[in-house]
Amino acid sequence: MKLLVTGFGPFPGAPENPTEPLMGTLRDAPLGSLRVAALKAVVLPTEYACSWELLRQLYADFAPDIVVHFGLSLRAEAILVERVGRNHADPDKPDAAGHMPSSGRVLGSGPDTLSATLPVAEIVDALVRSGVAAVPSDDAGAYVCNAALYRSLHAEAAPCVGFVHVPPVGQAGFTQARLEEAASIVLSAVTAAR
Ligand code: PCA
Repeated sequence: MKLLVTGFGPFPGAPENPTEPLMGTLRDAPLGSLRVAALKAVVLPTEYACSWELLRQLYADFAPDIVVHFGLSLRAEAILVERVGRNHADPDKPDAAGHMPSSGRVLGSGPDTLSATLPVAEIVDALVRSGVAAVPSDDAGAYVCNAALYRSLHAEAAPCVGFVHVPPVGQAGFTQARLEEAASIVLSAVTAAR
């Protein structure tokens, strides 16, 4: 089983994105404990076009069985395990390269919503059982994170694809170490469910 995890770099309003250093930590995670044969942890630029170009390459070259995207939600007070990607994108919110999706959609064609194929309930349960505040979410935003989730689901990048938003460090008692712990619980729950 091959696992691809991604985080994002900074974006306007978020000069530091905790999911960027998180990738460094996950890259060093012992594969045995996750029961996967290979793990790739990649930081994506918070740019609509570039992030998808990189993802498309990774899907073609690495052919993951599981894809877990991580991103920062400035308003999150808990770990948000996303249930849906939506075919919408805020036309007024520039990405890190200053580009805005003028159409207001992620893809010109494509359904309004696509369901994440990660075991959302199991992930939330595993986090809560470990004392980490976590809830399922039906709103991944209208920005680059939602677009990555929507496009990965639309492309059927892997049998199991999903998105986890984390709060900023210092919000709701989350430290970087706590986020790392939460991320490893997420990955263990995903790989155990497969
Ligand atoms: N959060 C933003 C984009 C990158 C990130 O980490 C979002 O929620 O869309």
